[in-house]
Amino acid sequence: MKIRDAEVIVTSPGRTFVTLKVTTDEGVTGLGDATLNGRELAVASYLRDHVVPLLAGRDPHRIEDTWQYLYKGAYWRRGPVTMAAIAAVDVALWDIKGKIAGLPVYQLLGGAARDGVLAYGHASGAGLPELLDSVEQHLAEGYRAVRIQSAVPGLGQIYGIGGSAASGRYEPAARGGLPAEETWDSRAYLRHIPGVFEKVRERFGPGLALLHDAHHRLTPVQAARLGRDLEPYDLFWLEDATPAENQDALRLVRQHTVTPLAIGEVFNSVWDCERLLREQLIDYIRASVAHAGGISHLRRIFGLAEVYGVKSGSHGATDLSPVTMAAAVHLDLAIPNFGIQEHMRQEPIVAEVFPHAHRFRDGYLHPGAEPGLGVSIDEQLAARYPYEPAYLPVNRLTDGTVHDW
Ligand code: KDG
Ligand code: MG
Repeated sequence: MKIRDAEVIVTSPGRTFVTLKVTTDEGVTGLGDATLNGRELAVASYLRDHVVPLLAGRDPHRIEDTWQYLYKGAYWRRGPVTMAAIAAVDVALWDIKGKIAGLPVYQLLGGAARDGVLAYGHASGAGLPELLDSVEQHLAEGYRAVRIQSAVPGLGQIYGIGGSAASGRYEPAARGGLPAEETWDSRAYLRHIPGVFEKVRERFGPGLALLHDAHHRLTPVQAARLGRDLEPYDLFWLEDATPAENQDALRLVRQHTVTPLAIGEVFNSVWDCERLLREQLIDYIRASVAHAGGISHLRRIFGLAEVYGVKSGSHGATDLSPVTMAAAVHLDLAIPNFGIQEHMRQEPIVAEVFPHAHRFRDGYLHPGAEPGLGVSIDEQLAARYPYEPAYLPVNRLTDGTVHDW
């Protein structure tokens, strides 16, 4: 069997997704997600212009060889664009291998190591009442773990708050023109957030798993203070407390707090987190199938993490397509050191464009029993949603300085 061809499909049902469809000479197809929020066309071009021409005639079964061929062969290794492109090929080949074997992909990864994949949703509010309602709504939908985000008094629009965020559905990237510019003040945020968790615990008690995302906006000592101030509220994790490039930053945070730390949604390879894992500076690694080189490479990252007692906590926001969520659930079900899976709700039209077998039930995700990944793409429907540019916001401090995230 040989790969006959591969096709890059760009569609924008509510938001843009870049999908690679690989087809063998026996008509077996596999899908991979190559969506890089706000930079989608860069990966689409990398695939179309530089990767697809290399795939025809290759043996689809040789997944690892193809991975190495595209990674080492690129000479210019790593980076978000390259690794999203390699990820899409890798995931599509796992999908094909599962279909040829007549098995769901998790069976090829060693079978189910648990009965379901614990998932968390996004609750947020411009004010406390809206936030508490949002948590209530997530509990009613069956979530057993909820990420808590709140607006900060005195700061206008901040990331992940407002719009239909309370429903857990919001689109990080805004369409129509330049990136929005939002004002950020870490000291105002640090004064406000511990009180929010106090109120959420008062209302929902000690058992509910609560998560929080600082979106990489704090200095190491600010992150240490936040971690310490949140200790009384027993968080499941504090995510992306400091900018991700600086692996040493979390060493200082670790010295001051026992609040579990998670990081990694922007990581593209094991090299981005090797020291964090080896020094056990984090408790959860958030790398995703779509951005960290696919199932083959993410499995390697999780393998190293397991050695150091670090669990998985993969990114699963709306800018990762159902193809990535399917691959994530298969991998999550099979790895020994699974922690939790992010599960942001997609707009209903996305599920129509990408019909899929994985299901959220009673707090857990389940992959379904279909061979391969159990996800497909309705190309006719996808063609009705041509590409529309959209950008993530830019943060500026109150003095106008562009700030981290
Ligand atoms: O595109 C970026 C978003 O996916 C990200 O900012 C959302 O931080 C996020 C999360 O944890 O889902
Ligand atoms: Mg995050």
